[in-house]
Amino acid sequence: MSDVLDELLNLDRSQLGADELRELNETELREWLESLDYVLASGGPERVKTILDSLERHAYKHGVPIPYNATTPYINTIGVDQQPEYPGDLELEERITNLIRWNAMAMVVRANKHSSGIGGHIATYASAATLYEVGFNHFFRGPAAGTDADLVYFQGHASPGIYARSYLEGRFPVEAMRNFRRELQDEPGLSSYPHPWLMKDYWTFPTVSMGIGPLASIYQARFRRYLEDRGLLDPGDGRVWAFVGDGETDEVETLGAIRVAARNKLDNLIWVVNCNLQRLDGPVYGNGKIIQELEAIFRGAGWNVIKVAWGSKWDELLARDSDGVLARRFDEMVDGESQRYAAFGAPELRDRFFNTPELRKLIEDWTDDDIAQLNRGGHDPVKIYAAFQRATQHRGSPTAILFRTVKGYGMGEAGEAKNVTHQQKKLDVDQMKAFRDRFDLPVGDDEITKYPFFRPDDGSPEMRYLLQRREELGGFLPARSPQSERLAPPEADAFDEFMQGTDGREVSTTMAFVSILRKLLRDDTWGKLVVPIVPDEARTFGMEALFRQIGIYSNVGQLYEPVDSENLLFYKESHDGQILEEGITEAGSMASFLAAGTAYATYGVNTVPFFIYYSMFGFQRIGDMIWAAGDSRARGFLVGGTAGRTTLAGEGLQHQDGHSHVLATTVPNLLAYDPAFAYEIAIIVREGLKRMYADQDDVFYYLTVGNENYAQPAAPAHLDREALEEGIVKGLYLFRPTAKKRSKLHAQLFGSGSIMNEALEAQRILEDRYKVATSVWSVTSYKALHLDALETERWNRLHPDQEPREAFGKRQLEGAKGVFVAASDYMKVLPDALARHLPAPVVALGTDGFGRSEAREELREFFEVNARHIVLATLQALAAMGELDASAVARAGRDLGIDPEKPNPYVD
Ligand SMILES: Cc1ncc(C[n+]2csc(CCOP(=O)(O)OP(=O)(O)O)c2C)c(N)n1
Ligand SMILES: [Mg+2]
Repeated sequence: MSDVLDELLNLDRSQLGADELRELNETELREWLESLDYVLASGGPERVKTILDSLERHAYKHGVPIPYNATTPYINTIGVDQQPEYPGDLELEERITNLIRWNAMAMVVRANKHSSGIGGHIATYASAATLYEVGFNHFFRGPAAGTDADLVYFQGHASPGIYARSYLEGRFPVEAMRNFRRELQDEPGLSSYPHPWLMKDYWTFPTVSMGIGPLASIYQARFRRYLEDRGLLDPGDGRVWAFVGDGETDEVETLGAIRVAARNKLDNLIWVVNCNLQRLDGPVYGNGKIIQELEAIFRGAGWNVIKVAWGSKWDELLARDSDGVLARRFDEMVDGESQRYAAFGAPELRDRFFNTPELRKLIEDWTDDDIAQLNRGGHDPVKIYAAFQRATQHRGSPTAILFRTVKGYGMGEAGEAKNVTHQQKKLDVDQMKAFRDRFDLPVGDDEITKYPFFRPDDGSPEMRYLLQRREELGGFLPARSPQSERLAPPEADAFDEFMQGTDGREVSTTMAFVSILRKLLRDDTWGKLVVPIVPDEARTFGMEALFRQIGIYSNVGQLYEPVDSENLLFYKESHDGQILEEGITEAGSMASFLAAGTAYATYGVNTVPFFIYYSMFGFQRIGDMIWAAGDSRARGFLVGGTAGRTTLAGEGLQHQDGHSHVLATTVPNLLAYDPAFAYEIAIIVREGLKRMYADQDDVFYYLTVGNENYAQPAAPAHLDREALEEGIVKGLYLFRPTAKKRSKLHAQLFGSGSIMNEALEAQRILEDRYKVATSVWSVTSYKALHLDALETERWNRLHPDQEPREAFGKRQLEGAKGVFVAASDYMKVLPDALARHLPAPVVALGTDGFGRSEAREELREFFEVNARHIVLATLQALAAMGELDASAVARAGRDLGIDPEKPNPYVD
């Protein structure tokens, strides 16, 4: 070899003719490749890596920067010689997969035959069937595996296939299969997608709002580590598997947090990205290669990436391809082209793909049948097994497996790789027959239009195999089986110190909340279960003392001396830290909330998440994830800080939240509170802990807290504790009754949150200046009052011949005289919605409109929620009732300094 090298080195290339130069280049390349082969054979892959690394550095030193390349060639990551032997019975497994394929297809076609437009998807599962089946037969460990049990995020649109498998496993009666997407029939039905709310013993994670499942899976894997590191869960080998659509990676949520997984070294996380190269409308990346693009993204983020692009039949061609023409052709082909081969089959592939003499030579002796076997890797169980096995053995980083599949695999003319395939729900008789033939299913021609479901006898080899595999792997999946212990509620007097008020000391409700949280953290039972979650906002909420007290969770502890180590309250990161400091990501924080809030069902461990954030960046920004928390039956507290459109001064339009309570009305199992005082928060938190963790109700809580300092009053003395608690929890109680014994004019003011103080000031003015006997009520929850009123109304409607019931709000206001005026820092629609359920009309004041950068006083004047406007509204309401002269009200307006022509904050 050295002779050749010497000869080469002595050549002056500029003197060579074109042919000689080509020959030289080829020889040179061959020499290098042969050397590499030699190193690989004698020193193994590690030696190859070392040498290539040294070569790269060497080139760099001599001024040849090797361009950064985030991708590897477009061939399988795992070479054919590295594939393990398949441990299962391939033939049996294929028969089982085919039955599931058929049943999944039949359930959708049947549902749409019986009820046109009912929907459902065939093509997604058709592309993913083998991926799931290799997982079910060999990898996914079920609940009986204990701490080794896996969690699987199923692609939402693949649910017909998941149901079809469960049907074979005997988990559903045939009626359930017939009632796919018919949940309101007399017989059991199956929900369209994974919804724990609707199938609470079955589905664990809602995934069908795309992007949320992948994001949640990252924080789930991290939360598992957190539980282990904090000693709340025995360490185990359980993994999180997330099935992700290639189109789904368009969603920012899907890829936005992948570095979190790498940074936390989550080798318990495996993403199975089903790259069928299509989304709903057409190709995901027709002009490029989605697999290569994703590879670069994942590698760049520090993930282990395994590409499974080509099935086993291609290995024969790759073995023949000594010049690398095939690998180059793979690199050159874009997904839009590749889709044609899946859609039009062997003749198209022969004519268009093998488009040079060298390529044609590779298949010169092949028939169309041979060519038709050139499958994509994601349909080849041997390749899938190799990838899953390697992923489960990998340590130190998460793994993404990029499987190349065909969307609508096996659907033939009905949709295989066609652009319309995603929404194909109807197959005609010929298409059904073609499907049957393709998968060799035992369905007679005469039966085919009855869409029969197949379940072999219990004693059949298929059934025995299927059940035995699941038995060995720890039972059926998906399965949701909450088994956490019921906790005793906190003692009745646990938060009594907050009932006394602050004795004139001015404290915000945020500070009060943080004190309550700190108290809870010191509690023997509850302390360790609390999971504070903050999106880089702890200092905003005065929570920095917690950094030192309970530590910030980090999987590596703290590798540096913090800059503030001299301080008492330094920035402490630790391996068993309790705070999840997520950085600036409400979505990531909410994903942690999802994991912590459902830990009772996932791990049988109660944890109590408190996610504390800028209230404006909650529902408005991550509303869909809060919806998912409702669907997931998550428990815990969402705490919207810096709340209230006029309470958060200075920050202006983007920060001032006057509508999160309106958005909170949309989530059915969420209780929402806008407390005014510290003792209200204490009672709400205690009640929440009791309801969620003692009574185990599947509800969660939202409360807003503000940053305005004011003296926190003691709980009112005129109410006994029980009445006070009931009022706070159900949404309304009398805070300060009128002091006027005798008066002609009466008013009831409703205040909420920090606007309570404006109502109290208005009470003083109304009583002193205008002789109106005024009582002030605290409305802690318009949502609770409204729901109760609706429920009462409904009951009365359905039971017309029985004694009508009265809603709580109306009962509380029994005997309350005069006009009702409501003021809050939220939109007027909240009191307006309640108004028709109250004994008298309500005038609503609120903060509809865009916020402004201003101080509180000016903001409250602008939005007309201050004491002066409450007074005017009260007097005008009295005039409307005929109790006052309109001219007296106009005079009062002038006295109060209110400009009748001031701009309307809603439209201005
Ligand atoms: C947030 C969100 N937007 C849109 C949809 C509607 N949708 C459902 S499936 C789908 C295409 C899915 O493509 P891909 O992720 O590639 O999955 P495949 O079915 O190809 O496996 C779309 C747009 C959705 N479910 N969620
Ligand atoms: Mg797709």
